[in-house]
Amino acid sequence: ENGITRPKGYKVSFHYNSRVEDMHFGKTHPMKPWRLTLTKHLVLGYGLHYAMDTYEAVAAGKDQVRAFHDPDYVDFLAQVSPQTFADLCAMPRFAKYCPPKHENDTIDLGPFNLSTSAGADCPVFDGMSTYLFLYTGATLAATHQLTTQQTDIAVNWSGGLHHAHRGEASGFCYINDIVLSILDMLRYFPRVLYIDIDVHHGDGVEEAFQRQPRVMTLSYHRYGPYDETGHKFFPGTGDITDTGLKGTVGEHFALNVPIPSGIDDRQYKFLFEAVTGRAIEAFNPSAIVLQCGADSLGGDRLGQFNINIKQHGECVSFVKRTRLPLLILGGGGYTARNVARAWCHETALATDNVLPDAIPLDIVPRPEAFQNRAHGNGLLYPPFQRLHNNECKDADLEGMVKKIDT
Ligand code: ZL4
Ligand code: CA
Ligand code: ZN
Repeated sequence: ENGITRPKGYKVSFHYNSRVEDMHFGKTHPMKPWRLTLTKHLVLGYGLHYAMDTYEAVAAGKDQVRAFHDPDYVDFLAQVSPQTFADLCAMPRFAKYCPPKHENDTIDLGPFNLSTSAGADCPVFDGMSTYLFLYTGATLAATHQLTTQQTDIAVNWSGGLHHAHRGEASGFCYINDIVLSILDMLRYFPRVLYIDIDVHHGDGVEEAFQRQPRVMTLSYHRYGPYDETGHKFFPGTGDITDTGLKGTVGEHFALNVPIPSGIDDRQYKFLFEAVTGRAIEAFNPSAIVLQCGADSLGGDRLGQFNINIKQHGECVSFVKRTRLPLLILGGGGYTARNVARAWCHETALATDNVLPDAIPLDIVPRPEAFQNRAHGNGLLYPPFQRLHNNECKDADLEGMVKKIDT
């Protein structure tokens, strides 16, 4: 009676465990579990769970995480909490990873780029281990559904943590669930295409597969010279000339689309469809992993693009039209009400449902979260409060597409 139907001719599976919402990076840290709670409220409120097979995620095992990550790092992550941090750091096995201390350090850095200081990108916090192994478990279960052909599209909004390295946390990411997923996929699929529309460069995934011609990585991200404060937009990599590790068989299997701030819907659509279309044509993937970081939306607390939820969703639709086995993951996204709207809309696109644009406020436990004078209660709300100056010239974007094409 809510009008939600299962998609015709294919299946979608949805992987989640509400216990990921128990994590707290810190009071003012931008990564908030609330965005996942709100997403769940909208997805369930609209009744989209009737359109999918839903699975409660279980924690990944340490052995599964070791398929990519350093064994010492995995053991540390499995045991660490604010209570155990100091004792673990003192153990000889982990002490050797602690960087030397400097007089004027603003944060106290421990091993593996982890820290208990509030200013850290990758803090050690209560419930951290549970959170990490759960979002990873959700991605691995989603991957299993795809590789065993039990589903056609698998979704995990709590995953997509693209910055984590083999033996080091980075940029709010500790376990690289994407790399673990692709490693699993390579046992079944000849070629995997990874597409990353988070506003940040998908450096961890690119690096992991820089020598692997069976994986093509393609990231769209904010990139530019040093700003007024002498910093580059995080992580500072992903130049257009970066196409994989030179002199190895992996060369030419990484693509990067560095974008100035303020890109609008029309320009993003042009870039995304031209480059992704060519990549699919040239690489002929057997499966696709799409990281849908919602910090590329206009009005994001950390992002600097101006794209709308509608265009963000059109990236998902474009990729879905290939009809290849598809893993859809979350990622960044720091203005919670926008993240929830985007990922709910994209869950609807994945299941071929069209949602009424006015969010029926009686469907969510916290309607005030979607009732905002500036935004109204529309799902695809067009106006944003803080837009960035558009620094993108059409001619430059066209030049970029030509350059990438060669
Ligand atoms: C915060 O308010 O650019 C961390 C991080 C903690 C709490 C209070 C401390 C105040 C913004 C960010 C001091 C904060 C100083 N708190 C943070 C070079 C930096 C070192 C850390 O979407 N300072 C590092 C990482 C990026 C840097 C982005 C995106 C992840 C993803 C996938 C990761 N790191 C400069 C910043 C705050 C904080 C406020 C913050 N950190 C913004 N951008 C970064 O791609 C999930
Ligand atoms: Ca990206
Ligand atoms: Zn991001």
